[in-house]
Amino acid sequence: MPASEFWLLLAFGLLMVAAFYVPALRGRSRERTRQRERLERERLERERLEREAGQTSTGTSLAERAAPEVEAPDVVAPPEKIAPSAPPAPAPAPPTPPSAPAPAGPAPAAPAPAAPEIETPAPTAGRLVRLRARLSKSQNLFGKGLLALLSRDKLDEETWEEIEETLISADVGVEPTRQIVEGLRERARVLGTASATDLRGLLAEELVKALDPNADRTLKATPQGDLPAVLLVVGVNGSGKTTTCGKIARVLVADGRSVVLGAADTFRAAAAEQLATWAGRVGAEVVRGPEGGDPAAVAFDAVRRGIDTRVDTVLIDTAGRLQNKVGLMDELGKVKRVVEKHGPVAETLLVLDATTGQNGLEQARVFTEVVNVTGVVLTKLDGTAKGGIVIAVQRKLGIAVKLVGLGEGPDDLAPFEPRAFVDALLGD
Ligand SMILES: Nc1nc2c(ncn2[C@@H]2O[C@H](COP(=O)(O)OP(=O)(O)O)[C@@H](O)[C@H]2O)c(=O)[nH]1
Ligand SMILES: [Mg+2]
Repeated sequence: MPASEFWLLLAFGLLMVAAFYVPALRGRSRERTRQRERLERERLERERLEREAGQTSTGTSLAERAAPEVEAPDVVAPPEKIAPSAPPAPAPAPPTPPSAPAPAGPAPAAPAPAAPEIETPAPTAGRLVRLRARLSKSQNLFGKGLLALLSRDKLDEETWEEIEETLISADVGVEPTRQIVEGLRERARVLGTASATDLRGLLAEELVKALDPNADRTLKATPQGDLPAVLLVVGVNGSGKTTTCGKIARVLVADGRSVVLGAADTFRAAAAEQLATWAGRVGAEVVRGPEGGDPAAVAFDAVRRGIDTRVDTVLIDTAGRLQNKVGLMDELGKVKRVVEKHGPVAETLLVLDATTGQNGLEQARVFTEVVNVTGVVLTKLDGTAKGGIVIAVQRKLGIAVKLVGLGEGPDDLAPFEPRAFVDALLGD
């Protein structure tokens, strides 16, 4: 009995203690929570005040910046003045005319007119030889693939078929491949047992022959009388027209010619900006119109400017939307007609992306129907293993490849030379 009473008393006592302490503890923890909340509120308030203070100062600095921003268009207006200050091509130039990230823009723009950093382009002679390593992808197929086949002990039917397949897979095209292989077989037969070295030599000759080595590949960029030579650059979007215009301008400048560029791709402001950047690097002038303006009007003004300033060459960059053949025809036709009011167009260059292979050839046909294409610029040969496309273009379009693009760098454009090209493809 006393034992159970003792336990009851103890339990009661514990209950009493709990009843007293728990609320006290709760109260204390509530107190702590409140304190934490107060501290949090204070911190937030402090942050808000700091933020407000920061904004005020940014606000003032924005207001302060507004001044140079207003002046900016004046400095920017002749694009060739700002571009030299920003050689690494795309970034710095475009942000200037819009608005916000201005501080970097106006700052370098100011010293630009005083001391424009005009680059000196690399000489054009022998560029293809210097850039031959850029053809390494194609070289694998031609140099390694074909030469391995030709080194076989026995050149049987199967081997010849493999040679044909290799050429076709390098985008040479079916008909040109047939001609090349037929020529090679015939000559190998006449020679009797030919060594791999002999066969390499024969293959090189057949490839050069397929490239029409006597075609006129000179760029018609010399003024006629008082009129500058006008070069129209056409092609589908992304083929490399604007880049090529920039590179050609450099080639011409390197050869001592003066150039005006016409930004007749008025569909995107960025296109004119891109051209202006290229032009600025070699100190050439760019004529541009409002975004969405009439491309023909820009082309006309560019030639007018070229005549007035007595430059040697006017290069006109165009837009290349191909969704609608009629629209393209109308637009390009108009650009050409309007330009011809000043005098004949010396050269219409079709820019083709080598990586698009046979598809590109189909697109190319559309252009040849619209304008009288006088030369092809084959770009991005550095990015394809199918260098044989040069042969297909030459043979299927019947138009000389005059220049080849071998990279994104400013001097990665080379005058096309069949023999140097074939040597580069076959390797040493
Ligand atoms: N690798 C490589 N890229 C090139 C070459 N030519 C142009 N490009 C790139 O192709 C892209 C499209 O060029 P762009 O001139 O804007 O084409 P557009 O739309 O015809 O004016 C750009 O990123 C260029 O740098 C070339 O020869 N090789
Ligand atoms: Mg373009």
